[in-house]
Amino acid sequence: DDGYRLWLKYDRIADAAARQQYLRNAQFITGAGTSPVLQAASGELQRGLSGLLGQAVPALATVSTRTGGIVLRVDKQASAGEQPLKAEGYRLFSEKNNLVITGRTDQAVLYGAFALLRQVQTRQPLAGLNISSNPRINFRLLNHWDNQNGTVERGYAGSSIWQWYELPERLDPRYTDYARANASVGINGVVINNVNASARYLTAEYIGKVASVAGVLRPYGQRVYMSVFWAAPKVIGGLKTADPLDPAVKQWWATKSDEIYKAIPDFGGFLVKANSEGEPGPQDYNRTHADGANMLAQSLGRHDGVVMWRAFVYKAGSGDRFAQAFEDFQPLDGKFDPKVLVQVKNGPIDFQAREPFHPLFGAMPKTPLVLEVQLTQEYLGFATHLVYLGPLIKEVLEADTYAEGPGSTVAKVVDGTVDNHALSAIAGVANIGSDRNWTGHPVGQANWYAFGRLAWDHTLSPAAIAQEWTKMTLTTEPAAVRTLTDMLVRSRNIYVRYTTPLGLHHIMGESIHFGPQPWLAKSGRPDWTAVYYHKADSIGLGFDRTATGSNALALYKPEVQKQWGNPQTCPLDYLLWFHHVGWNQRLPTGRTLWNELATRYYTGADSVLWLQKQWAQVRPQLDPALHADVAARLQTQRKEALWWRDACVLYFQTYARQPLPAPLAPPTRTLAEVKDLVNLYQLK
Ligand code: BDP
Repeated sequence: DDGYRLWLKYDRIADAAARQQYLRNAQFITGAGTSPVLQAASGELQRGLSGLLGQAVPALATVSTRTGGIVLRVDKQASAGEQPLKAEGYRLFSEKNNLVITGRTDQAVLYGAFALLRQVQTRQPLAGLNISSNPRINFRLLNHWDNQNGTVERGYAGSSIWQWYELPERLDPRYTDYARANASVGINGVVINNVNASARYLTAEYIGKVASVAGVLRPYGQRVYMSVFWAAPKVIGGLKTADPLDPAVKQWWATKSDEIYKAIPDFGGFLVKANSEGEPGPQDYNRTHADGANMLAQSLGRHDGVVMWRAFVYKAGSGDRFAQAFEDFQPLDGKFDPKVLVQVKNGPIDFQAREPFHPLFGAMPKTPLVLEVQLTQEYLGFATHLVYLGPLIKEVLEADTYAEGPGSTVAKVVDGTVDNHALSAIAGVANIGSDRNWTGHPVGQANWYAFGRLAWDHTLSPAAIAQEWTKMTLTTEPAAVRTLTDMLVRSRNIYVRYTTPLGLHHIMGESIHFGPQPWLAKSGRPDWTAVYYHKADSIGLGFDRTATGSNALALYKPEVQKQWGNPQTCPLDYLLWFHHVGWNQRLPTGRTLWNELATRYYTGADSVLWLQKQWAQVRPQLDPALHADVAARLQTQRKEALWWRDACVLYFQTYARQPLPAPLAPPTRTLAEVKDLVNLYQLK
């Protein structure tokens, strides 16, 4: 199995009796009519059911009076009992011995079709079915950090799937399979290019290319969006300025929007990274982020699109980086055009293996906020570490901002319920590329899958999602499903343990963001070093962000401050995010900080052995090629976990100046040797 089919495998169900049972409800498909979206739904059902049930399931051209089949029905009045159906919400139910997939729109029926296939793939019964589901967030987007030259920023799965040089003439069949995969998990939009954007996408040539991709994605309910380069009016428009208040600049964007919508009538809108990490932006003209975002939103005019303006900003040398996006954006709350959403990363620094939720969530009630999570494993071991991100995404969704009292979770801020926003969005930075299996690490597929499922319904549990994915992708054998689900669910905490336990952060290799480099003390700017973040000294470890330190903790509501403000009660997962803790300070585990830190590095690295053992156990149930692939990657993971462990333990020991607690055996290499390893790694 080369992994290309992802979770849409549709291999024949081995148990003949089960196949017969399903066939009773799936003898034919009817009701698709001619709409491209319904045709896609019907086509997928036909393909999926024929494969799973081992015999052709025909799609009937006309609505039939036969029973025992699947009926696709768009019904503007469709509802689901008490819970009204939203435009994309679906309902599956039995009616006169048929299974009806209904919803108010074609797209809803498409999602329903995938839900029905999921029932069969996970071996749930179809008879007597009555389920309905609404998406909780409107725009559920993948953000591709793909460049026009085919490279992918922070991509670890080959090059970009978009073959710009071949477009618009040749449409790679992969685009269709990509759209199918997205639709199957409820994703409904795609930002096609890197946030560090090239102006080239806004040329007539590239608009035509993007339009051709949009044409392939459209039947699967995927809208296309673009990242824009702020200075485009200068670079390709011949203007002298990109000042958002300049009439010629406004006119340029309005004309450009019209041109895009002419080519792509359902274009979704723009994503903007401005005045961040060297990108140009409105602040170059002494204008605010709101000035820029609003001008762009107004350029959309009557067109049905939005502007997602990123809040990922931090300036060199101006206090704690943790607080900088907040300081720039929070005062702008209430100043944005109704078509603007502000896109905020899950945490205040940058996609670390664990971060406290970003303090902007809950602090901008008048502005719809997009939650941005990263599926590509920039800081989580690239494509060699097995890390299932369901728990990471869920952790931020469930975090309580207390913005409107208890229960004001990030999920409810983002889905619009806390502040009554009509617009809501969530974005996952894609982890896919041209690798045959899309994600490099086969388990990376689970992260794409989990993102979509949580974007649709953030109340789902990461364990349930892992189980679904496992059954659809790897095996349905119950014991193996249990073992694999367990591995997936624990994998993220294991990674945190051997890389950044107890709330350490940003101690990875410079620029490459791979491997350990806690000793990094000089870089282009202080907040690109490691020592800026861990602040190890002879007294202790960690970044004091309480009132005695940077006071960034004060950005949170008092209830949150209370939980995290006291080192005695602060959850250990966040301890060193907020406190400088003495090496001999006793933690609730009964161990001193130094002993706990060392223990976590060791037990974390040893847990990779556990992952390897679990993986070995399921070998008989798994495809041999896929099994061997992950087994090999786990070997690399073990090696790199030891590398992290040794580097961090030896380095922090130079400050703690104590031996490792028994029974931990000291590393067999010296700090100098580990440093050399990292230096070699970073040779150009
Ligand atoms: C950082 C990445 C950088 C991105 C940036 C961003 O290292 O490549 O461009 O985030 O999100 O994590 O804009």
